[in-house]
Amino acid sequence: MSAIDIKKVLSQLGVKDEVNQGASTGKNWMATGDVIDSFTPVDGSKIGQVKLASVKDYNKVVETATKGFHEWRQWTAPARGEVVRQLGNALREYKEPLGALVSYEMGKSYQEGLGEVQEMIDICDFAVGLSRQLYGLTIASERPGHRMYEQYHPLGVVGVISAFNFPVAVWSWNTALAWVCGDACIWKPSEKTPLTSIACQNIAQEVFAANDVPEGVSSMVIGDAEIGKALANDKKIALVSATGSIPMGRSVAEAVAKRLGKSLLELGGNNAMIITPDADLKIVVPGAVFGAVGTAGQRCTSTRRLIIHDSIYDKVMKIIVDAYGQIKIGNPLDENNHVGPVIDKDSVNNYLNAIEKAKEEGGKVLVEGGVLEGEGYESGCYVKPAIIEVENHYDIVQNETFAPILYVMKYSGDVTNAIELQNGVVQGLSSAIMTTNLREAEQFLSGQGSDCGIANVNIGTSGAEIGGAFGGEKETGGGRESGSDAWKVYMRRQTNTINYTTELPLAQGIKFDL
Ligand code: UN1
Repeated sequence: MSAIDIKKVLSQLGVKDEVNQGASTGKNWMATGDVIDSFTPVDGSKIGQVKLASVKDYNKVVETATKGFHEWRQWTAPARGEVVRQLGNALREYKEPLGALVSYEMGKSYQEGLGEVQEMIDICDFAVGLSRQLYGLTIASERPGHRMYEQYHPLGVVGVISAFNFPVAVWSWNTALAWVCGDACIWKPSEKTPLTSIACQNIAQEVFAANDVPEGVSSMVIGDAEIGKALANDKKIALVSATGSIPMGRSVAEAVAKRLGKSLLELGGNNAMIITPDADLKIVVPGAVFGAVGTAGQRCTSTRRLIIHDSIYDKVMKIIVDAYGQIKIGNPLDENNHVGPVIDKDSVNNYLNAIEKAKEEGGKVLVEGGVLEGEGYESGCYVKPAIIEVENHYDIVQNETFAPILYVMKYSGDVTNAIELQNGVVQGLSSAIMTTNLREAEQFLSGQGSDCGIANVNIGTSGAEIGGAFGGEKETGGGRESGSDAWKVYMRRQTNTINYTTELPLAQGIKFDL
């Protein structure tokens, strides 16, 4: 694909190319807030408009979602799984237009847009299997004639706050699981990618209506920070799952904690790849370069730092700098290009400021950055992937900049020193070591090794599969989404003890004779 017939794509997905309403309970759409435009960073043109949800609209949506939850939780989990199975099939049908819209509205490559929809299909498949499990444990009781076990019940209404960079996959990681668990979901997507969210809500609604799923189980509110605040403060929201920056997550966490609600946070990363003298350079280069420039450096798992052994530093950097020379930047729908635009002009400014700051702090530029101009770059959002040699303690290196800037640094001696640098940031999402040395790899994966939620050997920091739990430690927020047992956060756990005797023995052997 090199061009997109956006009118056709929008109509295939039921999105208007003029004003769309920004709040939905499934059957009903409403909105009484301001109108915003959705611009594509690909060529700067306006794709459509959305009338935002107001707090009043939000309150209506929560009311319907709560009613919907009360009905939906009575469905058996396999019956709920059947609906999610059909959603996965619908996503298979819409994969191309949805992938194209993701690519056009967000700016990632068409391949990555398709990949994101594939990630949605995969999580639906995973959730279908899960819908026949959702199991608890049976636990040995200390009292005779007693049976103790745990079960998981539906939790309530789940709020899902997602970011522009994975505008559809992160919604599905949360909702596919939450739905089989028996919850209703209210999605607050990024205002930077509103049309893809409307498309997803339409696809879900097509399937939900055909199955008579109660209204409100799939709800959406596109709104500003006020809506985010309302959702975080709202006692009716049992779980707030938020993906985005550390400051955003901190304010959500504080509001949710204040009302003793549950939150699931997936916040910033500052992901490093360690390259040891025993690394296989054939795989280091594509791994490091894709990690750093893929999605124009706008993944929370993007490779931000390379930590390279001083004995191979010059050799590795020469190959990587050469590889940067091969990178083609341009329209992400053209499959010859490796790197598309960043999301908007604010993002371009953050990129430029970060480069300036790194230089001020003493950074040495190895590959120059800059904003591209001229034919094909009219949107002003195309930037050159840059490489800067730094020291780990620089303030700018300690912070996540959502742009294709790669910081490189040396380590000497043992891999312990590299691990110390890798862990020496406040974030703890993803990490990688490139080595064929078993001892180094195992040390990296040990309890004294990487402190991140994701630690890889001989693959890059980005591109996790849905089957594993996804998330990170420290200021990344500690949440886990997607695979493994991440489903448990969407349910409430209950411990049940049943006495089938004629006696009433007390636990801990306490005597209480009447
Ligand atoms: C994100 O950037 O918020 O592991 C999610 C990855 C993707 C998901 C990234 N599967 O890079």
